Amino acid sequence: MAAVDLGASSGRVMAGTAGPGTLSVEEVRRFPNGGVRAGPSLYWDILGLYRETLAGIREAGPLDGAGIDSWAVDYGLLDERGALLGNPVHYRDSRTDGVPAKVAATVSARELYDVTGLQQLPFNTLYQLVSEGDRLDAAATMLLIPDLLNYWLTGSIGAERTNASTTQLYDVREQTWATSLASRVGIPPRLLPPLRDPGSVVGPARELAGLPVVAVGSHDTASAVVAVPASPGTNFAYISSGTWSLAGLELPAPELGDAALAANFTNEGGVDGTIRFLRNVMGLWVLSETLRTWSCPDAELPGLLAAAAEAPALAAVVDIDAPEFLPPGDMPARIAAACRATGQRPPSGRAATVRCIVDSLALAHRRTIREAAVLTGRRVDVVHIVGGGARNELLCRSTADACGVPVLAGPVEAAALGNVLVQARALGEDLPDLAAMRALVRETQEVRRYEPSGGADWDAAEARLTS
Ligand code: ADP
Ligand code: LRH
Repeated sequence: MAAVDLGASSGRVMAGTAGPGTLSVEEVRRFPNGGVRAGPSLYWDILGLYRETLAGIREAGPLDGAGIDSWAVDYGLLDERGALLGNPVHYRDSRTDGVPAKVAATVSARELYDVTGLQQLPFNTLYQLVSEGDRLDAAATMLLIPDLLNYWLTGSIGAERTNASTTQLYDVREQTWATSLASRVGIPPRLLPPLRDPGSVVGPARELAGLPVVAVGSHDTASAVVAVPASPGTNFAYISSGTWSLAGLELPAPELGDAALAANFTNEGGVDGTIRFLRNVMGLWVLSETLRTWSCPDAELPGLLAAAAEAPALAAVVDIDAPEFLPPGDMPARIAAACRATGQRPPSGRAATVRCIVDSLALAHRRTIREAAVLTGRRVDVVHIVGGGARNELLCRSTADACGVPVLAGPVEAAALGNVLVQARALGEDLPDLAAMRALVRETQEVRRYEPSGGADWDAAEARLTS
């Protein structure tokens, strides 16, 4: 199978195999991804992503199937003939500034949460669509990024459920589009295409000799959580660590209480009817944007992290989730300003700055996982870190220290593995449930264990953020 995994910082096409005792993914093609600023807007290079996807799938052949997952919330609009209306806009674009407050005047946060269970993020699809105003008049269909690419591959229009659940237009209890909510905020329900389950076949790819395209858990985080190598019966939390840290718990049903709303936790739909109860922590975006500010190539990251590991722990920390870290820009300057605002001396030099980012991220991991446990009345005995952040030893070690429980790091390519596992099942492999899929991940993938050391005072560091 070809697993196409499009992250906000890179896209990759992996050739994957799954069977009894076997699970592997091998990188066939990797390409950079990110925002393209043109005029006043920040876009994705959607045609470039489609071209790379097609080329990667061709390189991965011969194949039994292909599946696409990507970052959530963003979309393309089609007219009634199926043509793309405008280039998809990046969720870090400023077009939704002020929109959530306007929507709140029509539908309260409590009501929105009751229906959708989603955390308030300024870039939720609902807010992006509202920001389009009367441009929506020309649109017949809204397709999220993987659904758009699937449409171009197969001609079939639909919305895969795990990603639909990130739009804030999906009824988390009824598992349908929240059409009356959409109408109330001015989004025509005709834009919302028929829903499809992860694991269903989208159709044959016309340009790929009829290769079956499978709707995987098309939200990358849904696919990544499938491949969390949790052992049966353990009380685990997960962090899908990449551009974002998606940190939380897997639940059988949504948690929609006032405390969860106040703590801004989300209830996204997972594969096999599970709920991802988590919060978006700002993630390694702040580090990659810092490197960009310094014109420092990615290849220098391991060296910088090694230097940061030698710098003193918790010398300065910031609230990494503060809104000023969301848009692209000069992160070192924003970090220095945040330190000054909380009476701390800003980090001096690159190693100290990287240390500050990693410590601040670990602190946010701790805060988020502790809150998830309290909100659900569950214990957390181990934290799984999957995704690119599993390669960051300092982050894994600091997260274990901060959370006070062991961290199990890996697999790095969890999203691609989850993508392959769901495809394999759709194509007839005997993988009856998530437990069977995770058993295969445990059996076949490398996982590294980090014990908490108990050295640093994380409570004191947290207190500094509010001083
Ligand atoms: P996304 O899917 O959001 O694009 P990834 O899961 O690919 O993100 O993770 C990308 C991040 O992984 C990078 O921003 C970087 O911080 C981290 N990373 C990648 N390679 C390494 C490495 N060799 N050492 C440490 N961290 C790494
Ligand atoms: C991670 C992710 C996350 C979303 C964000 C927009 O790649 O899908 O789950 O909140 O991108």
